[in-house]
Amino acid sequence: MNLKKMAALRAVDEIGDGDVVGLGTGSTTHYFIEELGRRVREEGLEVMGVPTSYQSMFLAAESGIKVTSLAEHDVDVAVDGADEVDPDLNLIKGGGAAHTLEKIVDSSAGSFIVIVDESKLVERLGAFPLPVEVIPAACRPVKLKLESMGASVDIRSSEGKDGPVVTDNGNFVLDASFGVIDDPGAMESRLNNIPGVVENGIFAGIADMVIAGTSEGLKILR
Ligand code: ABF
Repeated sequence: MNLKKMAALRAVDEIGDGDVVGLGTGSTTHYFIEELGRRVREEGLEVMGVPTSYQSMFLAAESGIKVTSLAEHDVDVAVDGADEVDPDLNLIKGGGAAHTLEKIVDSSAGSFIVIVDESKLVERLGAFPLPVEVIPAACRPVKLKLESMGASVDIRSSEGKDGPVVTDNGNFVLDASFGVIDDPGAMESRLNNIPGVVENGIFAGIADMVIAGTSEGLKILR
């Protein structure tokens, strides 16, 4: 079985009748949303979903999951993917350019479950370039500031199209390679203090559970 799908199917078992579910973004969460929708349609599971991107909103609606928002409900359980997970359950996210709303939903949830395959489990964060969402007008000054902090920085461009990726919030994404991030919590706060930064992809200390699909089976970290 696909290791991402292995983790996604196990995460659906954590969802109960009446739950408001935070719906992450990415290919691993895609499997989760599809299976959750199947249980809604075929087993009568009663849930509502709070999507973290337009991509997840459309997938949830197509899957038969009632969609709501943080304006109307608190989230009981959020399920989302990640790009890197360290042994303390600190994450790097944002490969899908959705990390701003993901962090809002994931951090506000009663519990936050991360679903990954084994390739995402790392000893130290930082091999994956750190996504930083910025106000377009602040792109150059923030890039220079990140470079002065020792990072090499690229403006994320749309594959196959000219111009930068534009997030659901109308902003750009800088991908900053710092190398190993020694103190994820401190770095997360430092980056969000830079004028023009909307949100960065370090999710320090907010995950409650990681479900990883591995070649030896499921691995659950808490
Ligand atoms: C999204 O999914 C992003 O924040 C994260 O970077 C990405 C992981 O992608 P995938 O599940 O496709 O590996 O949550």
